[in-house]
Amino acid sequence: MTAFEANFDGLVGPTHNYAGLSFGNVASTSNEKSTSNPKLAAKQGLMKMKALHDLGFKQGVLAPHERPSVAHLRGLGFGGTDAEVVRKAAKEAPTILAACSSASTMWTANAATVSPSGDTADRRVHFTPANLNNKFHRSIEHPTTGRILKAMFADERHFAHHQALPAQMHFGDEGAANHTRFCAEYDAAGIEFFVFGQAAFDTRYPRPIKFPARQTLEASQAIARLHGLSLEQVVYAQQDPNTIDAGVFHNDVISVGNRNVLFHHQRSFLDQAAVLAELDRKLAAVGGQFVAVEVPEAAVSIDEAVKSYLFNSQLLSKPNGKMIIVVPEECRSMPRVWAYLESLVNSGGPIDEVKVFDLKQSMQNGGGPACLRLRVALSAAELAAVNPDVLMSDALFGSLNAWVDKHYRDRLMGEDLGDPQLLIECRTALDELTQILQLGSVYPFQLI
Ligand code: SUG
Repeated sequence: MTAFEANFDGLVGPTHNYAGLSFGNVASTSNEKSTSNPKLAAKQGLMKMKALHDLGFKQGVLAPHERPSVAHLRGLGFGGTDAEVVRKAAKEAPTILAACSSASTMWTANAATVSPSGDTADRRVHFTPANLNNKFHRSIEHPTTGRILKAMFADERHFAHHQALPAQMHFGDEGAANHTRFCAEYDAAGIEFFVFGQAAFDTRYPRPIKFPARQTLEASQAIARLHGLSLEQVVYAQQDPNTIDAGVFHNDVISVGNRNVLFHHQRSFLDQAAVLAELDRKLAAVGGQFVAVEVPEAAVSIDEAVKSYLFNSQLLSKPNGKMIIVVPEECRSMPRVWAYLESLVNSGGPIDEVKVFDLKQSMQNGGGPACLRLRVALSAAELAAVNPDVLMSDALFGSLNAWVDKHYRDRLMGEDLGDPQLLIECRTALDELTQILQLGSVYPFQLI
């Protein structure tokens, strides 16, 4: 094989908690104030990474961020020593402290949009960190995300890094969660599929009524321009606004693609038939044969899709050309969803194997297997240029588990976020992590 899809999973940070911060994300709001277990959350994520590595897939790790973000708390007017900043925020504005403490960087599908070199004008892999402008707790991620991505993909001959789009609702960008790429081979030309929730300037497009549409058409178009994509290799589609109102806050909660296959729900996109026809036509023009695997509403309802996270799955190509679907445990505990999956893998179609993972800690905040990973399609030469210390191995799995055991708590509640000791624990852990992953200085506390 000369090209690969590498998955970079977010390592869950030491402050993982349930603060109900994401209006429109049903799991997040319904689990507000539950007690979290950061240690277990990190280990559940590591188990998935190791299992996929053991199956022969290219697997990497994306580091968590410094939380609470003292810099943001200071910017919002909390002063004094770092400990005083945390204590004052806990007393005067616990919700703002919770937002500045979220471990939401674990969902690396939202870290950036990545265009492989087969698609870009300068034949480099392009990265644009997502501004995540729709939610304050996520809007503070992109500067550090950008530094970490540069530390992982440093070689300028192969990798190009852009700034996040303007931090404004018109350019709301949620990264790869709303972006899929189709191709025949990972290093050949492909079709980049951008799914938006609303158009910000053009009011002729429909909008959801109840919940926010996080991704705009204008943001997706800007990314395509920045990455040097050709119009003939891009498809834009609008997510059905009714599904956003039903809790589908990102496209990756209703569809997932890999190579030439799009696994999706019957009600994923507006003008769905036209969208699928355009994908078929454009993929054929670059030598691929598009396969649409559509799940009918009668088999799995939108509500069941949101509860089970069936579509927040990973599709992974096996050497024999068939694909594994990686789903969360919640799919197995919903009989109709599980029955559908059994029929899918027995159907003779491209997806012929299912793997189930327990990711409950992340799921309770609305993050399934696909949310936890950023895909980067790489040629062999590009893979060789990636910082090797972020790639999963038996040794790295061992050191990250030991690191989690040493630094993480197994219980965290809202009140605990006001403990300045948690900040010290987080910084101590991350300082050590940057050495394990050879990232250099990427965190605010390391840059001063
Ligand atoms: O942005 N949840 C994340 C979940 C992101 C899932 N990602 C993808 N679908 N790709 C979000 O809504 C909840 C945090 C809290 O409530 O404590 C949160 O940020």
